[in-house]
Formats: sequence, structure tokens, C-alpha cells
Amino acid sequence: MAIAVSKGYELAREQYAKLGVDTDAAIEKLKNIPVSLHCWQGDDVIGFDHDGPLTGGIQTTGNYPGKATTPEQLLADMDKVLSLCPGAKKLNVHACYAIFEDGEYADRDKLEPKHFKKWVEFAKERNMGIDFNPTFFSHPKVKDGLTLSSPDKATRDFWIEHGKACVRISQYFAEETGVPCVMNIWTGDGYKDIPADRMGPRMRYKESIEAILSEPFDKNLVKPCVESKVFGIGVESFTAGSAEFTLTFAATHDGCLPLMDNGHYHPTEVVSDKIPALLCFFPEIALHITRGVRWDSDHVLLFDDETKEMAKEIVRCDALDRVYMALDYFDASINRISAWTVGFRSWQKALLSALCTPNAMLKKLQDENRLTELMVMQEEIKTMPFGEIWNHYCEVCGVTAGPEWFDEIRKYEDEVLSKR
Ligand code: RNT
Ligand code: ZN
Repeated sequence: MAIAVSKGYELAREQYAKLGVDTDAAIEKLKNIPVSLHCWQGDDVIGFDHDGPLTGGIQTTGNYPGKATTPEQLLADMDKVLSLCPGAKKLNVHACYAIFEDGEYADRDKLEPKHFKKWVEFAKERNMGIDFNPTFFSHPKVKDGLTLSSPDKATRDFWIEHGKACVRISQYFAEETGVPCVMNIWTGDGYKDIPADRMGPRMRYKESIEAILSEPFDKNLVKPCVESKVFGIGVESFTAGSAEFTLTFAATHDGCLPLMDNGHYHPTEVVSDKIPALLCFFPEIALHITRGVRWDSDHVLLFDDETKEMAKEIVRCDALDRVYMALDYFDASINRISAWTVGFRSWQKALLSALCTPNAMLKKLQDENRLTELMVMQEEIKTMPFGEIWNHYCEVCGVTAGPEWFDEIRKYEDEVLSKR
């Protein structure tokens, strides 16, 4: 069905065309680029396989009512989010979100594809792929804050078995959905205070990840990643999976991708600058997109400067098909459906805005050392009528462009969330 083109969009399109930007082409392109929506925003990173607290150096704060506590509730909430967000989506599932039926239960080392059948059905009905994450936290077998790097062999072995089970489940997701599955390994392993041995835990971590990846899988279907971190809460002095560790691991292990979470660096470091650096060497990389406020606080993603800059780098490097993009934040202090939606829409805005930036022209100014003009143009672009392009994109995708989408959330809160 053809979409009526508003006067506003027509005028904006002309203005962009003068800079050599084809906004229709940008919209067509973005429509088909999948962004992974993390299931864990919906229940404060708890999952369905335990009733203990969230551990691993990460924390949700807030106690907004209406949290999903069953698979049915979480899937219904995700559906609401999907209906309010433009663009192509993928699901991002954590192993602790296994859905057990008829009173059955399997510990993390014994998880099987069948425990994720409901997720596959949900994804297939909506034409989505699935990404996956072993859950190395919130579990009694985390010994003294350590999993894959533990000095205790039995502990390491348990978590290696968990990782291998997740490789098999990732392969199942890819085979079922026909879309490659990004499987991300992150552990909060580390020490609160100054350790006496930094290399020992890292050597054990390295060998454990190698053991996990010795599980056979099809490299075209499963994309294992290693995610780094600078520190976690209660783990301030040492993190086994530091930036250098994970980056070097990925660089030296065929088929393993580095995953950068932009909340996991020192506060003045920016992932926008790291994206093009990694793309010089890695055929593919992965991202966790979040907003850290002073620390890895996992605030809801907004359409702010660094978010825009990250999207710009992906687009400018012509790397939309080389960067796996996943959202990773969790705010429990506001309506969770709204948190999810604002974050997803923000990343869509950032990508669309990047696609509507006259990148070729700006690069030319840089290469010709016309840096005065480059600054002028970069500033002028900031006030282009991007809102009109965004509105049109939302219309093309069949979702509400303006703030009225929040009416839907208010209604859902009244009719569904407040009854929980
Ligand atoms: C934690 C990491 C990790 C988690 C998810 C839930 O600091 O960012 O990616 O957020 O696995
Ligand atoms: Zn992350």
C-alpha cells in the first residue's frame, strides 16, 4: 500500500536532496536492518529459572509496578514494544529465560533447545531471528564471584557445560529461524580488591572459552562473541574479561567476534571511535548499545550525541552488514515497556539520521583538508528537518510517529500492567 507523502516530508526530502542525500533510499535501507531487542528489560534481568537476586556486578534500580513475572507476560509485553517500534527486529534471549513446561526443570548445564521452543515459535510468527546469551550470573554455582575463571575445576566445568549447551541452542535458533544467531559470552568474573594474581584467572578464562567453542557449530549460523568490561559493582579492582583480554581473544580465535558494550569503558572513552578501529581488522563485530550515566548504569538509550556518533560510524564505514547491533539496558524505575520502546526508537532514529547524513561530501571536505567548511557543514546539518524524515519512516513502517504511541502504553498499563 502506498503511503501518502506529507507536505512536510516533501519539503524535507528536497532539502536533503540538495546535499546529495536520498531520504527514500535511506528509509528503504533501514527498514530491513535488524536490531536485537533484549528480553531482559522486561523483568529487571531476572528470568524464569531462579528466584534469587540479580548478581554478577550488574544492578537494576527502581521498583516500578507491573513487572513481567511469567513467560506469557514477558512475551505479551515484548509484543507491545514491537508494535510501537519501526524497523526490523531480532530477539535477544538470555539462557535464564528458559521456558519450562509441566513442572520440568533443567539446570544451566543441562539446558536443551526444547526449553526455548516458545521463543522460537514467538520469533518465527513475527519473522525474527534470535540472538542468545549464556547466563553466567544469578546462580548458586557462581563460586566466590567467579565462573569460567574460577580456580575450582568443578565450577569451571559446570559453566563450560553451560556454554556448550548454549552453543547447541544457538545453532538450533539459527536453523529454526534461518537467521544467524549471535551468541555472546559475558561473565562478571573479577575481584573487589587488589588481586595477587591477574594472569591466572585470565588463563583459566581463556581456556574455558576455548572449551566452550570446541563444541561443534556452523560458523555461518552461530556467531560467538566475547564482551569486555572495565568493572562491575563489587568487582571494582579486577575484571578477568577486560578490553585487552576479549579483543585479543577474538582476534586470535577464528570465528569469534569482539563485542563492545558502550557502558563498559572508562567514562571518557567512546565506542564510536573504537568501531572504525575494529572494522579495520575484523570482518564482523558486535555491539551492546546502552547509556551509561557516570558508570555502567544501563540507563535507557536516548537520541543523544554519542548514540548518534556510533550510528554514524557504522553507516560511514558502510558496515551495516558487518555490525551486529543489540540493545542492552535495564531500567526498573519507569514503565518498562516505555523504557524498551524509547531505547529502540532512539537507536532507529540514530541509524536513520546517520543514513541521512551527506557522508561522502563530508569525507571529501576532510580529505581535501577543508576543515573550516567541514565544521560549518557539520553544524548546519544538525538543524536539518530530520523530524519529517523520521515521521515518514514511522508511517512507512506502520507505527505511530509522534508521542501518541505513549497513549498505547498508558492504556496497556491501565488494562494489563496494573492488574499484575
Ligand atoms: C553486563 C553486560 C551484559 C549484560 C547482559 C544481561 O554488564 O553488559 O551484556 O547486561 O548479559
Ligand atoms: Zn552488555
